[in-house]
Amino acid sequence: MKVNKTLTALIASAGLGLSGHAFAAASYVPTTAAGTPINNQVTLGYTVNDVPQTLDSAVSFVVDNKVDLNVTAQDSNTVKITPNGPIASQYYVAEFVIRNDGNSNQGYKFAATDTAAGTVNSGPNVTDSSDTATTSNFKVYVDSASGTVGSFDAANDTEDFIDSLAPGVTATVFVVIDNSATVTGTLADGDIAVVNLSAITLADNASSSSDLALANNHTDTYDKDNVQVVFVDTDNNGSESDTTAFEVQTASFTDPSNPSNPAVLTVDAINDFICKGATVVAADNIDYSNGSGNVCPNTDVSNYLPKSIPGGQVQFTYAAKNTGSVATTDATFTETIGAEYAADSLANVTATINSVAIPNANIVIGGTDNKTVTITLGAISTNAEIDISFTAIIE
Ligand SMILES: [Ca+2]
Ligand SMILES: [Ca+2]
Ligand SMILES: [Ca+2]
Repeated sequence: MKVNKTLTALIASAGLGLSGHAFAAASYVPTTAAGTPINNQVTLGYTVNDVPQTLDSAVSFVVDNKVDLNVTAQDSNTVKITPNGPIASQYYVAEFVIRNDGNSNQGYKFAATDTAAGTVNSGPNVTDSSDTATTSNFKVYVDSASGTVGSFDAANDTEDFIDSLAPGVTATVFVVIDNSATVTGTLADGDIAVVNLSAITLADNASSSSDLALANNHTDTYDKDNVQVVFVDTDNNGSESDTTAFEVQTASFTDPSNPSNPAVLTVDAINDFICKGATVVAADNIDYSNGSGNVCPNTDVSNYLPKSIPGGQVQFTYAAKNTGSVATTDATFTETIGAEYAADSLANVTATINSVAIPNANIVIGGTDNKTVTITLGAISTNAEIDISFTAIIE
């Protein structure tokens, strides 16, 4: 007896609590369920001495288990990640959908891996340039019928395997990076990690992600009375995969005149007691260095230019431009000058963003011997330039 195919599919679709969104994958064509008994009977009619005779012969067999599946990444844009992220209770999430294209309920387990450099991902079309860190970064969670169906919610989406997925039914699976294994801190803005998710077929009613992969019966002798397993998926291995891409998105502070170089801290000797003809104090703020246009006031020396001798005043300048792809929030600049500097000599702090001065209230000099300056810069938008300067006197 052959079971009505449409009815089988309806029963299968209704029987699973996992999500069943309308995804773009090719539509599933129902087929006869594994284990369905099929009976055949033939009749041989013949005549003996004008008397009709018949002989019936019957044979039955069961439909075997055709294993097939489809895995499709769902994100049309790269999943943005931040070096050293995420913080606790934040998650970087890529979404996949798995569909059982076979003719029997199956369990599934998963493996997420960071692919080698050069691996191409399509939709979004990007190429792997880096690794997020190691494969241990990735957790895999199956969307639960509890909580928010269709998106990752850590409280509910806790299973890392599917125990039973009916033919034609889809489940949403998330590849997640959480705070337990954060993204490598050295990654740069725009780095791409292409990540592969493989789904591996398990027997129906799987008990955990440690279950062994379903074995096939490809080389076994045909057994009409028992369901045998045949992998019909690509490469006939009971496993399918797809890739998605994580992209590093961060602020990047570089030399304003050359984004290939890091932010620049420079120093110049601007005054000393030879130049001034008297002891230099913290409040002195005239730059007598070469090119400043100012001439040392001490008439005992001519054409003297200040040096970094003890008692000399040096000026630091810091320049940085956000050439990254995102603005920062909460930027602060701090510097604590060392024991080689005189107490209370840190002074003349100026700070601008795009030539607009930071309010004095945001500039605090404190700490032991007032040797620490903290500047609250706040948000730094992309392409904004920070310029900071301050002076100190050498002990
Ligand atoms: Ca990689
Ligand atoms: Ca969910
Ligand atoms: Ca395969």
